[in-house]
Amino acid sequence: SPSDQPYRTSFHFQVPKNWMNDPNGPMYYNGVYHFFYQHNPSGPLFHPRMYWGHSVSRDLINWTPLDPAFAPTEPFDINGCWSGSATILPGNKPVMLYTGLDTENCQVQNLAVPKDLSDPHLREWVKHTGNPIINVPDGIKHDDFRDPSTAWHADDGKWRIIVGSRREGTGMAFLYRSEDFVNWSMWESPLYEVAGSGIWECPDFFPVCVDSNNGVDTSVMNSRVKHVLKMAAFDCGRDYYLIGNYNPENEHFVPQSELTLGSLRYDYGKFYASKSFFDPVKNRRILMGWVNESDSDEDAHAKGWSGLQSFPRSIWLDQNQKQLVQWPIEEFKMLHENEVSFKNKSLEAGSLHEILGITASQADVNVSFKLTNLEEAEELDLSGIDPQVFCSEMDASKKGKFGPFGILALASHDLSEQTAISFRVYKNNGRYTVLMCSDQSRSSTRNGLDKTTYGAFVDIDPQQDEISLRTLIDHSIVESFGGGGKTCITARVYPTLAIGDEAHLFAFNYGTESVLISELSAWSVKKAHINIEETNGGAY
Ligand code: DQQ
Repeated sequence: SPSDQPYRTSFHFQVPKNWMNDPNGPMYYNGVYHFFYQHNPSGPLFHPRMYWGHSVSRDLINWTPLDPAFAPTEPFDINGCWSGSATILPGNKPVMLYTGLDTENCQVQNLAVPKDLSDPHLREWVKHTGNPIINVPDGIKHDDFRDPSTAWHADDGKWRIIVGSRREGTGMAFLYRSEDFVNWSMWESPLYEVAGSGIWECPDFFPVCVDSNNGVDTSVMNSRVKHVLKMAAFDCGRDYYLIGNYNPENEHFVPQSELTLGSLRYDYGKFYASKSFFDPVKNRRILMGWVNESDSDEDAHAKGWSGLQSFPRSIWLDQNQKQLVQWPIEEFKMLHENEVSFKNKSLEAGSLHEILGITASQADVNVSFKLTNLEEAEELDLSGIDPQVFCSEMDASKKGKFGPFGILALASHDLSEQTAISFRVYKNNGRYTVLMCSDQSRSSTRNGLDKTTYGAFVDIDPQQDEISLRTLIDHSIVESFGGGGKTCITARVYPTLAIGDEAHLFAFNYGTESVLISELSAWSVKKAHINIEETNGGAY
């Protein structure tokens, strides 16, 4: 019951029980979205002997659970079916590439195809008898070679994939080419490598349009696209991405900037090993990522489950071509009810305004702040500063001039529990810096939780643009989109008081300057049907 399980979510993808990590092989095929995931069916903690869980949906909101698509059964995957990706071959034929841990625990790349293309759910998958199709390259450690990407092809008709790896401390994405999807040969150099970055997991490589928010198929290549290379940097547990130009003739990928610890990330909170796919129904690219727990292994045993997926996000290139933008998929609105909204409310210095009329533990809130008198902003040079460290030191209780202002999610009546998502604005030599923080330090009265504060810059000019914040609140996850989706921060929290009807939502301004809420809309969110077997046939 919900009182035994206050941390289960209502609209985020999760499994009924046991462990889930990376998203695998998301794809659309003949009217159905397929989602696979790393799954340990025998317990709530990670174990290398992974299965591929499998669910299907017609709307990316409600999901029907199916039997696992892959179990570790063959010599080439007997010690685990690890992450991989789908490709839709010409003639509308889906295929899957995944990493197997073989009898020697070597990481090898395997191919599988649906058993019966006329089964709308593609329940059964057949592993290619010639597996593995790719072995660990010479000079690479046997357990440093995994997570094949979705394939793309160029004008020469050849398929390409990348696979995550490292050579000593140098993280890299090896590139392979094939004419028939079965025989692959390694390209002479990796698609990209970065010294000191540690192993890359779950690399993703895809085009984004320079002049439209629409997504394009992974093989689209023309002068109207740039390419994105995403790597899950294991050593720091972060999904970084680079934007650049790709030439399939010489396989050069030239990013616009270098990979550093301060590089662009999909999400500056808890979000890892994500994967994107092209949705031909709505011509968009969709991203989902693994959102791990922040409680302990003992808590996992008590709950009986671990792991969430982020809410699916549309992802596209910002107009300035310098970063990506993400936004919850529009289907979300089918779960909205009880809208409350208002306009032009001034939040005076030190004020708190409760948002009433919605279920604050299961909500969507979208607010825009307008600042006047910006010349009053504090002077501070934030260049070279780690925004997460800054947010940790300047927790939400520390007053500034402009900020912190934002929302308190999953707050108890007495505010002893609260997750504060907020902004601060500074000026330096006539230029403004907007900082976004997600402060979990007071999210629960419980100890033994990871309550790390997250922070990132939002690349907007508050003189031109209002500062917007959209936050998806779902019992134990708080997923925030700042600046219209330019900066995302996802957090896991485990309140003990702010549970169910006892949860409250506030807009606040602890700065000494007033700010204007130009517009706020908030909704209760209905419960989606996620991986619940139902007598009426489930999600459809
Ligand atoms: N998770 C998988 C690996 C991948 C890692 C194993 C990333 O394939 O590298 O569950 O979280």
